[in-house]
Amino acid sequence: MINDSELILNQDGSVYHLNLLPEDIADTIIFVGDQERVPLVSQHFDRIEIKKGKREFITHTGYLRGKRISVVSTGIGTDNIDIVINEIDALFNVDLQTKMLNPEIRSVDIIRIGTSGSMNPNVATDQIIVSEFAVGFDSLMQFYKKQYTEEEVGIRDIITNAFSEFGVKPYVGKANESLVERYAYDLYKGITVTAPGFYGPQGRKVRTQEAAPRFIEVAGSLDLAGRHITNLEMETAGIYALSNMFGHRAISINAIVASRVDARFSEQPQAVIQRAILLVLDRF
Ligand code: R1P
Ligand code: URA
Repeated sequence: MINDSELILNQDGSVYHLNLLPEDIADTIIFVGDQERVPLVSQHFDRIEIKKGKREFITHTGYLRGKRISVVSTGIGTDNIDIVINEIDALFNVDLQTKMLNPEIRSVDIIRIGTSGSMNPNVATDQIIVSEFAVGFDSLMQFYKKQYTEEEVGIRDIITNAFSEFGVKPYVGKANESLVERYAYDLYKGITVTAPGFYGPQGRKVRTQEAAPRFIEVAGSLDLAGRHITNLEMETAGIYALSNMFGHRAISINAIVASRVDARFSEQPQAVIQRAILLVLDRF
C-alpha cells in the first residue's frame, strides 16, 4: 500500500496538484507549458466535458471526432513535469481509494506542443520540429533509477564530454517511434536540449556573464552519430525520460519562436503555435 504522504490526495480524492480524479483525464493527453494555451487547444474539441485545475496545472477534457482527449498545462520546467507525470501515472495505475497499484498497468499517449529556440542553422523561426531525442541538463533523472538504451548512452557520453566544464550529468530520453510516425512523419527530427532555466542555462546574457560563452556554438556543432542538437527548451527531456521509465508513450513537437543562431524572434509566435496545435489535432 502507498502511504498518505507518498501520494497525497485532496479531500475529494483527487490527486494533490492536478486536482483530477481518474475519470477526469483521457488516455491521450496534450501537454502545453502555458496555461493560456489550454483553451487554444480545447477550442477545437467537439465538446469539452471537464475543466479543472490548480496553480498552473489546468486541464480540459473533451471529445474530438468521437475520441476522448485531454489537454494539460504543465507550467515551466522539469520540476513541474515530475509532478504532472507522476500524478497522471497515479490516476491510471493506482486505485486512489485503497492506495494499491492496479493489477493491470496502463499506458497513456503524451503529446507536448511547446515553444522552443533553435540552435541549428537548419532550423528557422516559425518552423515546427519534433524531438527524436532530448537531453536533460537539469537534475531530475538523478533522482530516479532508469535503464538507458545504448543509443541514449552514446548521446549522453558525447554531450557529457563536450560540456565537462559545467559539471552537469546530462540524461537522455527518446520519443515514442509510433507517435513520431503518426504525428511527425514529415517534420524535421532533432535532438532537443532541455535546460534548467531560460537565461544562463540557455546561454543568454542580459546583464550577466555566462559560464560557457560558446554554449550555443559548441552544442550546435556536435556530431551525435549523424544527429545534431537542434533546439533548446525546458521540459522535453523530463517528459521523455519519465515516460520511458513508466512505459508511457511521449512525443514533443515544438514551434520554433526564436533562433539563437541568427539572433531572431518570431514576428508572429502565435501563428506558428496555432499551426502546431492544428497539425497535432488533425492527426489525432
Ligand atoms: C519558456 O518561455 C517556456 O517556453 C517553452 C519552454 O520550454 C518554457 O516552458 O515551452 P512552453 O511554450 O511549452 O512553455
Ligand atoms: N523557450 C525556451 O525555453 N527557449 C527559447 O529560446 C524559446 C522558447
